[in-house]
Amino acid sequence: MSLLNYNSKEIHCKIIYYGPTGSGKTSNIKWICRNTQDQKLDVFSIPLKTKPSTFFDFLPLDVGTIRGFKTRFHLYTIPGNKLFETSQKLLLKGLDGIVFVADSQKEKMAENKEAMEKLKQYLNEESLSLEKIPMVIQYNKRDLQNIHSVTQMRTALNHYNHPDFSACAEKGQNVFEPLKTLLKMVLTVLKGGQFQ
Ligand SMILES: Nc1nc2c(ncn2[C@@H]2O[C@H](COP(=O)(O)OP(=O)(O)OP(=O)(O)O)[C@@H](O)[C@H]2O)c(=O)[nH]1
Ligand SMILES: [Mg+2]
Repeated sequence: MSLLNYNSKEIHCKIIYYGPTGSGKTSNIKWICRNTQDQKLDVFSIPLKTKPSTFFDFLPLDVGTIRGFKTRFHLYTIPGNKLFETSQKLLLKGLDGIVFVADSQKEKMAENKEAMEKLKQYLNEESLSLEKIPMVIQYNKRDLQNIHSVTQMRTALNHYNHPDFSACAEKGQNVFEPLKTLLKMVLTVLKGGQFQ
């Protein structure tokens, strides 16, 4: 849920990178961090520099002024590891949009599906739905050999026709595009419109 501060004329939105462990969520926001104009920025990880992530990574991203309001997106990654279900639920609270990062490797399909089901369940618990939330799907690790086709990935994971992208987060391919698409959807909702 976006936060509007009328006194300081600021809008804050929360974007979540969600997906199974190792799918490439931290790699996405690290790439974004390295390739945004403000070189002083760094990804903030709690706890510091664990791999895989055990709580969250965070990156604030200023996108300029919209109708006189300084607009900032807060990008979070949620650890995919099932051991961290409590923090997964906690971090999802107040979200405005989701980048679902799927791992294209064949052996990871079950984990992708399980993560999508869990997300659906968490959203339902918050009276939200996968169908209506601004979301994009990134099929990551397209550079690897033993991967499912995009059609197979789409059939297995994209049941509500969310915008989807083939990516290689490690090399920065299709890292910005899904985020830009999502930010447009979030801003449309913020202005009171419908994104679909
Ligand atoms: N080949 C390949 N490797 C990738 C790609 N994206 C990420 N990786 C690698 O996959 C591993 C896991 O990436 P992370 O970004 O840490 O994954 P994560 O989704 O944050 O994982 P959790 O924190 O456990 O949820 C790392 O070794 C990355 O370098 C990609 O597009 N291609
Ligand atoms: Mg991570």
